[in-house]
Amino acid sequence: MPQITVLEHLLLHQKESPMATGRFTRLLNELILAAKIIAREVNKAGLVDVLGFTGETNVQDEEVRKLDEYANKVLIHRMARAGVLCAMGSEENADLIEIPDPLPRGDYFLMFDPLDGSTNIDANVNVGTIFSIYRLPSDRPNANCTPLLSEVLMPGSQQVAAGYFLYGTSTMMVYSTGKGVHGFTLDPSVGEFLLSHPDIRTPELGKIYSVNESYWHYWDEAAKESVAYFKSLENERRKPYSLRYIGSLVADFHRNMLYGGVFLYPADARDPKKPQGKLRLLCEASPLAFLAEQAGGRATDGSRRILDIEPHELHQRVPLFIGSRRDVEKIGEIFAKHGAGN
Ligand code: AHM
Ligand code: MG
Repeated sequence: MPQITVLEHLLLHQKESPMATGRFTRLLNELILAAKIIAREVNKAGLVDVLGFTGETNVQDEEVRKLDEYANKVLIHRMARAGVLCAMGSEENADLIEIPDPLPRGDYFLMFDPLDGSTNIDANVNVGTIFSIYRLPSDRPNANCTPLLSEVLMPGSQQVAAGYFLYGTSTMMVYSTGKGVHGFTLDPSVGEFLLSHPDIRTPELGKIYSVNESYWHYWDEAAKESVAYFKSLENERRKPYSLRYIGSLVADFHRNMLYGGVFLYPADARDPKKPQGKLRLLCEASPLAFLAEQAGGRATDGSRRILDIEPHELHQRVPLFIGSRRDVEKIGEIFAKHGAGN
C-alpha cells in the first residue's frame, strides 16, 4: 500500500474538483490536527483513571476536563482560527458558534459531534468525532458576517464533505467529498493518517443488525417488524443476522460499513419531548448518510432519504436506518406497508 496521506490523496485524486482548493485543504488540515490532539487525550483516558488523577486538578495543576468537553473546545478553538469557516455548529452547543472578530471568516460551515459515544469512554470502547461540511455561496448578502441559522440549515445532499475520526485500537479518519469513501489510519510513528482503506464499498446485503433492542416496547409496529425481520429465518438471507451493538454510533456504523449490516435507531415513545428518537440529523445522521450512500449503502428515516430532509432546527432529531442497500430498502418496504410517513 503506498504511503499516501489524506491531503496527498485529495490533491492526487481530485485535481479537477473544486474541493482541491487551498481553502478546503486548509479546513481539512486543521480538522486533522484537532483530531490528533483529541486522539492523544483519548488514548490517555484510561491512564488518567489508573493514576488517580480524576480530582479537580491534575499533576500539572490543570483542571481535569471531561473528554467530550475537551474535544469540543479543541475543535472550536482550532477551527475558528482556520480562516475558512463562516460559523460552526456542535452537538455540545445550543446555538451557532460564531467566528469571533477579528479572526478571518470564509464560506464553509462545519457541523460536528465532538465525541460521539462518549458514555463509553471509561470502558475503553471506541468513540469518534463526526463532521459535516457545507459551503455557503460567497456572493450571499453580508458574506463577512455570521450567517443566519436559516442560511446554514441545508439538507444533507448539499454537504461538500463528511466523515469521522474513530479513536480505537488505532485512530482512523474516514471521509468523502462525494467521490467515494476513503479510510486512513494514523501511523503514530510518523504522525500522519495514511491511506489504508481506499474506496470503501459496503456489501449490498448485510449480515449484522445493530439496535438498542431494550426499547422494543416503545417502538411502533413498523420498527418492531423491521427488527423482527432481521432476526427471523424468513429474511432474504434465510438465517438470523448477528446482533452487534456497541452504543457508539460511529463505531457501529464503521463496522457495519466494512462487514455489511444495518444500524437502526427508530423513533420511540420513551420521552414525549423526543418523539423522533435520540440521534441528531445534522451532526450524526446526515454525515453518516453521505458516507453510506458514497459506499453504496442507504440511509432513511423509515420512509424519507436522510439526505433529502430539510432541517428546521440545529439539533433536530431523526429516526435512523442506515447501512447495506437491500437491508435499508427492506425496512422502507415494511414502513410503507404500515403506512408510516404518509
Ligand atoms: P452521544 O452523541 O451523546 O454520545 O449520543 C449518541 C450515542 C450514539 O453514539 C449511540 O448510537 C447512541 O447514543 C446510543 O444510544 P442508546 O444508549 O439509547 O442506545
Ligand atoms: Mg453523538
